Amino acid sequence: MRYRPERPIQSEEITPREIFLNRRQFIRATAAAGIAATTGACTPARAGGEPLAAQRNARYSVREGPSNKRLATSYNNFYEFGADKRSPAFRARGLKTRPWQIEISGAVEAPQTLEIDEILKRYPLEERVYRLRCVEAWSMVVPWIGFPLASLLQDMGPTSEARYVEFTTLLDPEQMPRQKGESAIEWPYVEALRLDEALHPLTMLVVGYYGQALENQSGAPIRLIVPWKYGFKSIKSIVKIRVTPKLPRTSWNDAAPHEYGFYANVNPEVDHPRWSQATERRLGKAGRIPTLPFNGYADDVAALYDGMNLKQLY
Ligand SMILES: Nc1nc2c(c(=O)[nH]1)N[C@H]1C(S)=C(S)[C@@H](COP(=O)(O)O)O[C@H]1N2
Ligand SMILES: [Mo]
Repeated sequence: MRYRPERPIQSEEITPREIFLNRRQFIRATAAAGIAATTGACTPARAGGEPLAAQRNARYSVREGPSNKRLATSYNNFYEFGADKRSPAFRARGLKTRPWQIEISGAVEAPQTLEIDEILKRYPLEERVYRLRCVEAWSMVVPWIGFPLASLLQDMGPTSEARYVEFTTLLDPEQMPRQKGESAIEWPYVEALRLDEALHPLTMLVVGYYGQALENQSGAPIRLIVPWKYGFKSIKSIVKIRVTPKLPRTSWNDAAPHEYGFYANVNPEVDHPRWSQATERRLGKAGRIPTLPFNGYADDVAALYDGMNLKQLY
């Protein structure tokens, strides 16, 4: 089936034809430069795209229909592979996601290193349809497959010192080309949550979407999803989870503290210094829609911030 835009295409959006042309240009360019195109032939079979079944959890799913899969898999933010939306889908193809380990450390009773396949066996997967709202004022609706981060954290047993949870993306400049060059971000990409946010039932570790394993551009083999926060909190391709007593530093907050807060809760009343956050562009749909407080999850999460000034929680 062909995805048809319902309105004129905006510069940063993608149609299948453009994807196709881009891909051909990419393959031609890499061939001309004598670089092996990072396709199947030179990498082991990747899990990305393989079918992955999970029961939908209706309690935690929005009623809206999911965005077209093509949008979620071809319009991405993954700075390790490019600062634009289209590059990650091509440049992340060769990322090796097996073997893959996650090191869990810090203020926990049972620090350990887990294989991704061990994690997949241990935690029952469920599907949840969540809104994803980027700080850049676009959004999607995605049927994620994963499990609550709380399940894993509770198994590790946070100690009485535990206050925050820090997440780290893979650091491998050979595989992640932009880690070699100049960037606003100091690599590896790091993010963090307060412990109660990390333990909230909406907070997920995600390994798939649209009935299949995550593709590399979406943060394979495992990423975080925190639906009431701006998308940059939802860190991809995680290799470390560390429970800490002190507030960890986080990549975007470090790079531009007055633009990207630690909390980064979706809030239509607090504008980004360079644009309004009152409305958003739902990818694949015409026009703009109002942005909801906590991205529509206020009933579930507002209590986490009782007594705090929400306008300062950007
Ligand atoms: N490691 C890493 N994680 C990341 C990013 C990134 O550049 N690097 N971008 C973030 C941003 S800004 C958003 S909006 C989401 C985008 O997720 P998607 O590409 O699956 O839509 O991933 C987040 N996680
Ligand atoms: Mo984002």
